[in-house]
Amino acid sequence: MKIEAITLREIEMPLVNFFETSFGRIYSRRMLLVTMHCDGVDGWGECVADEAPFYSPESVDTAWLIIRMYLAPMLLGKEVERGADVQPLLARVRGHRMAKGVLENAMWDAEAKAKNLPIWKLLGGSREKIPCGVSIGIQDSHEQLLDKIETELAAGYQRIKVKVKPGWDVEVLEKIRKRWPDILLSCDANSAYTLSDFEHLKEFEQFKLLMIEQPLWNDDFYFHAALQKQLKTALCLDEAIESWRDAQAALELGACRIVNIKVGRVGGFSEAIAVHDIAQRFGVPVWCGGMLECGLGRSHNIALSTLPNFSLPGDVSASKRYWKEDVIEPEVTVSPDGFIPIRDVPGTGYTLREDQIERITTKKETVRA
Ligand code: OSB
Ligand code: MG
Repeated sequence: MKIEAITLREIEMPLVNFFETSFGRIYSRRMLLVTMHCDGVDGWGECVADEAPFYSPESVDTAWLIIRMYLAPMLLGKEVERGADVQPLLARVRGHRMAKGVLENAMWDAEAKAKNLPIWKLLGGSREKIPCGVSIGIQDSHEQLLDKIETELAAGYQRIKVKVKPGWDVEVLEKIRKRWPDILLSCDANSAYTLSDFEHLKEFEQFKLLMIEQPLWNDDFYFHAALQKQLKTALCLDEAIESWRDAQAALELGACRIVNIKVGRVGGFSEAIAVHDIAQRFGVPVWCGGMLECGLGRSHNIALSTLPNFSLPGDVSASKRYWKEDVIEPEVTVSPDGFIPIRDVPGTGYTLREDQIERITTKKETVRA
């Protein structure tokens, strides 16, 4: 397929509830969507970069700039048969994985449509349904958090993850465990702790957490390995794993026992599959992380989660937890026992509401070969 044109667009969607992590609170998301126009087939992708460079060094604006100035010109006019062929074409640009990832994923989307195959089959997936958990942000009060957890458990979610930071951790986990002694529970610090917190983090052991996600620096393996040696609870790395080489290094060092895979963070589906495969070789389970995606990115996360080693519930949950009105049809729903059923239809299995996307577009540019 010849890549004839690439459309960049920014949309803005207000979140149903604010989302707060150790690095800040947001009320709405600006999202960069890309359309690859190839021989009459349009492939779509969502860039997971946030508005601000707090989770990772990339942002919506850097991604737009790098795609517009460097990545799109490297692809325009090229004959590309497969989504997996995109990564090598962009290798000259260092980093900017979220910007690269949206282009590669849009190409997989186009490939699936051209071959009339479900994208999950193209990726090598096999699950008929995927287990779902939720990520619940820092709230204004402990009571508010406990209410949220109650609602999500009632909705059927199989695992509760709460965001933690110094001042919002042990006491919170204590209250959750007192009320729900047996639920699958984990926490995510988004790099909020440092070396002086090792003793404090050991207090988390009493809560029988499934994992502690990214407690230390976003780019660290060494000190996570040192911490993991002192803990029975599994550490999970999110921010620190940007490639399959990172995964191999982290696992050989013993820096974690579980890996969170976000397709955007690692630069697209091929790298996500490579991370999945390395973890599988080490006997380490993975799960699919989320970046508060709209339905487009969510549908790609669902497809990725059908791979065999995605054996733990992911942060891939129902559209209505995030958006009053999603950009896909049907919206993503979760069964009362906490699964998303996989749709055996070509493409993502969901239809993009292009008219709705057009209405919330704030910026748009098409670049041609
Ligand atoms: O660390 O997993 C994270 C959201 C934005 C940035 C980072 C993270 C998250 C989440 C939310 O935890 C996951 C989701 O529900 O999409
Ligand atoms: Mg995380």
